[in-house]
Amino acid sequence: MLRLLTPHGDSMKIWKVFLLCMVTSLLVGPAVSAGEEYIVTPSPEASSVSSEKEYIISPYPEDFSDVEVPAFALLSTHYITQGQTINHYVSVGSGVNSLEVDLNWGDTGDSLTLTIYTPSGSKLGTYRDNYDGVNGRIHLYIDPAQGYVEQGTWRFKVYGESVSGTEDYTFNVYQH
Ligand SMILES: [Ca+2]
Repeated sequence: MLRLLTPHGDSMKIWKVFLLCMVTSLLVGPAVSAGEEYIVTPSPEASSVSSEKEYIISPYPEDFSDVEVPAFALLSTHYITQGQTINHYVSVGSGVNSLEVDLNWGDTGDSLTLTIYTPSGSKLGTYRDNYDGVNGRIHLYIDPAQGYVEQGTWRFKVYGESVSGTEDYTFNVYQH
């Protein structure tokens, strides 16, 4: 009886293992194909990412002295209200080592935000007043991880996150 039961027990084990394998393959099967889809999907993004530059953004050092060329200067003051978005487009040429961006509205009671889009569409930010040590102002420095600042049209999006009435501001971008 024992000799008969033992092989029977083994065959049950084999069946259990077989069934486990079947279940596992059924469970793993779709997961593997999903994984393959996941690998396939980002490849166009990955190819565009490889052409995009990385930037080191830092609060602009107030004591920083360098030769600066105004890339963009608003002589007139701009006005923004609650929930309003104003885009500033700045054309950057070749051989620019870094950009200095200065959004200055002065009134600490209001909150403006700054979001930056590179010519290839990468988003930098969003930055708020508390980003740097200066109140009512977002003053930052964009430094490519390597090489020059990407040529083309940069978009600087100013947003009236919390504005009572109308807030005036100046916006400048300097090339270094
Ligand atoms: Ca600030």
